[in-house]
Amino acid sequence: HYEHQYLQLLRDVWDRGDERRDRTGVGTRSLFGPTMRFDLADDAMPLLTTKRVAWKTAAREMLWFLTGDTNIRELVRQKVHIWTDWPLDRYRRATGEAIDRDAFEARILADEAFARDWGDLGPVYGKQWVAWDTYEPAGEGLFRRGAPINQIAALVEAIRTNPTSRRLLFTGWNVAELDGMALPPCHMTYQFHVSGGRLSVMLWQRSCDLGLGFAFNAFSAALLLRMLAQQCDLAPGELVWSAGDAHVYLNHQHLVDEQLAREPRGRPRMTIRRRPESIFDYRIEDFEIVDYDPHPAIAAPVAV
Ligand code: UFP
Repeated sequence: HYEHQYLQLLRDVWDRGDERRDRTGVGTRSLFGPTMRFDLADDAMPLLTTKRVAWKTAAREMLWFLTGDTNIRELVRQKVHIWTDWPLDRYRRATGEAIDRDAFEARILADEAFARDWGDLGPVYGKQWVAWDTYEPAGEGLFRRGAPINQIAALVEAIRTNPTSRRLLFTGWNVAELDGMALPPCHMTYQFHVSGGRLSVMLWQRSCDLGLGFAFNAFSAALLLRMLAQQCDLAPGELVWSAGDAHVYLNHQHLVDEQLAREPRGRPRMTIRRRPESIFDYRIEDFEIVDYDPHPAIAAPVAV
């Protein structure tokens, strides 16, 4: 079963990982440089079955990235809460107000100006993917803004017109803008490869929370691959997932124990119900997951 490689990695990191203090203060065990491969032929998706994964949340986030939006307001409107903790933390620190998460989100929804001031994450994924800023010389040592670069549109065009290219990639890692981001990209670089009519992707994830992040990141990467393949008239190939720092947080022991005690089951697949005009026109209703019969979800705290 495709999931055994993930369970094995979870076990390895927990048993042999280097225990260290990390940025969040929670502490992790960590291994460097693991790779996993998932075959996406016949519409297979790398969804974990040893716990229920909220794949629609991941899909909504991916569609939000593709709009270029970096404000949590639209996510919150769709009841996606995965990015709220960062702006909430910033707001609490700046104002000293002991506002809870629900009240903060309610204000983001109700008050547009408040959302503009406090809901933005800085130039995170969406901005870099579809509107990477450029500058051009304007004389006398000055620069003016050039046309932003849409890496995703360029990628679709490149896959269609030059499928043997070794430059089919995009990245969120804009060095000059890292400081302004709520979180520098974790799933940072995606490279594509076309062979035998199949489109494959390699994701380089610099940092991976194996207990929480991985399930989302692997599904999202496969989802993006499926949309791109459809747009380029290719069949889905492989997802090659590669991490830098792969870690398990020390407060996720219950998750590791529970998940390793479960057996993977079934082989979930995804159908895409229509073929949208472009890579930017997909909607959540377009995706249907079938044959997904996972074990129950496992709650675990997020390290902010
Ligand atoms: N993280 C993921 N996947 C993501 C994401 C975050 O695993 O898509 F946005 C985790 C990795 C790490 C933390 O535990 O969030 C980011 O912290 P750092 O920037 O210090 O690596």
